[in-house]
Amino acid sequence: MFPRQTGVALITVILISAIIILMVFAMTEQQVVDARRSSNMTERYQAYMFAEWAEGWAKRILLEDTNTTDHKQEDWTTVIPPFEVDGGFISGSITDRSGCFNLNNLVDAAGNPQPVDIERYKRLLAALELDSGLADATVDWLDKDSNLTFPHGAESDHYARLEPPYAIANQPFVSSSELLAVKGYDAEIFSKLGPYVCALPVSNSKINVNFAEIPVLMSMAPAISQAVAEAIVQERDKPQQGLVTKDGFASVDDMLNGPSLNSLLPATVKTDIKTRYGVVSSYFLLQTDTSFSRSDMVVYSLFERNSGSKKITTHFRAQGSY
Ligand SMILES: [Ca+2]
Ligand SMILES: [Ca+2]
Repeated sequence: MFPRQTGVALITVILISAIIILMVFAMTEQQVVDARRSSNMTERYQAYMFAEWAEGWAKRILLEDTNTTDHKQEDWTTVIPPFEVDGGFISGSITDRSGCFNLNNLVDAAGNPQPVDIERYKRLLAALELDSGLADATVDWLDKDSNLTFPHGAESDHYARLEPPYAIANQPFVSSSELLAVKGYDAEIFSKLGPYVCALPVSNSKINVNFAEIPVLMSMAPAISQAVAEAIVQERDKPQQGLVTKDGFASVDDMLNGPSLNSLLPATVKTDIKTRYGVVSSYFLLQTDTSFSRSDMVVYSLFERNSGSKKITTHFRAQGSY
């Protein structure tokens, strides 16, 4: 009896010890996870704080820019290289967001299609060797009604039949990457188009021709071929060894009356271009990169600068992608 009881007790002790060891191990592991999580959160919070600080810095730089045009040689276009802050590194860059094609210009504030802008969008797609029919579904995605744009449009019933189904926006784009949800677009198309389009919080923004890239310049009017757009860039930037050496065009007239466009475009087209194009940037994207021991973070902030009131508004702040 006695030796057997000892054996049972011993097994019990071993079992209890094993359970305790397992519990301690589990608790320690949980504590390590908790500690790591809280450390990650602290670092992310710290990174976010620095991103906010960078916003203040960027707004100051943009308000110090008091000349009457915006171009590729402005001080604010300088990239700030990584510099050390408490426990990490921070770097930032401000880029113009007025030289891109604003998708939200395709319909007006009331949600009605704007034919001239739609034609320009079709030309932008064609300049990138993409199907200009994509414009139809893009307009339907934006406009408030459920009437199909002929012939390639898509309204709510198209998206309701998808697997999984989702709702059509019928309102302005918040981000240009939303195009990936629109009928006909895919990642390959977006990788070509993405660099030239943006989603600004207005439906009547002017494109700054001093920042517009060749496909965007080609979209201005049917007569502007790639060769003409390249000539406009030469006139505008006077590039030497790959570097911009001129402060862009002083006005849209400066561009329209220059050697590339003066005799190419009829007066009516020139007048129309002046309503939608300018030499001032009102929208800017700040990219803040922060790097702390375990977490790298990118924060994007979209600013609107009102040159008249000297005010800068942050429209949104997004983490990771824009
Ligand atoms: Ca400026
Ligand atoms: Ca619609």
